[in-house]
Amino acid sequence: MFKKNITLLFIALFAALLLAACGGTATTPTTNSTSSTSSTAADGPDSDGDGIPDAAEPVLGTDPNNADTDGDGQNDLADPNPMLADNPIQESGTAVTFTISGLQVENNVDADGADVPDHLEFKVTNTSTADLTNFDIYTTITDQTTGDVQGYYQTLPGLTVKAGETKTIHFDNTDQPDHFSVNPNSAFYTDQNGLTLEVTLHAAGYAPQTGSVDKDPGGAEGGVE
Ligand SMILES: [Ca+2]
Ligand SMILES: [Ca+2]
Ligand SMILES: [Ca+2]
Repeated sequence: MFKKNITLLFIALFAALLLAACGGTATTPTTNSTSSTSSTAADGPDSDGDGIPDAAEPVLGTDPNNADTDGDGQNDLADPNPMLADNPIQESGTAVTFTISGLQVENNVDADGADVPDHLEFKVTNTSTADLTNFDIYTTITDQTTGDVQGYYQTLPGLTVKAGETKTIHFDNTDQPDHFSVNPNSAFYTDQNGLTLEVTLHAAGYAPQTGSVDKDPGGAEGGVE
């Protein structure tokens, strides 16, 4: 009986130790990495939920309303180069179905001829007999003095250029039809040196087209809306 009790005691002690070990592991607080669109009061708001407070995004040169400023699929916080995407456009189609022309980055005017803040705009002419949709664009901004380059990729949802139509598209965050978002803290708005913008426009299935435009030193007038 005594031996049996000793054995039971050892079994109980072993079980207690095992439970304590397992319990310790099981009760370790789990870290919850779920992101939130609003961070602590100390950090201030984080509108795009990328982990970088709104107030810090202009310092970094990133977009406070876009968690992936350069469109390369990597969140701004994790991206070692958040304003430099590689060009992901790969197209086997060779048919030329549109042209781009009239690239403009300064002295922009609205439909009534009134001055509006500087922004990138250009014309797309559909030279084919089919409507074109599913556009995407890759844009680089190169500082002519330092050689620094930023590269942005984005899809252009909602853009349709009908057969034979010429349409002007804009990049200015004004949230109008055929106007598309840009990083308000990009070199276009913050770099005072002369800049060269190069665009590659692509409609799925067809040959991409390119264009280039220079921006004089002095930065963008009026900023981005
Ligand atoms: Ca943010
Ligand atoms: Ca961001
Ligand atoms: Ca990115």
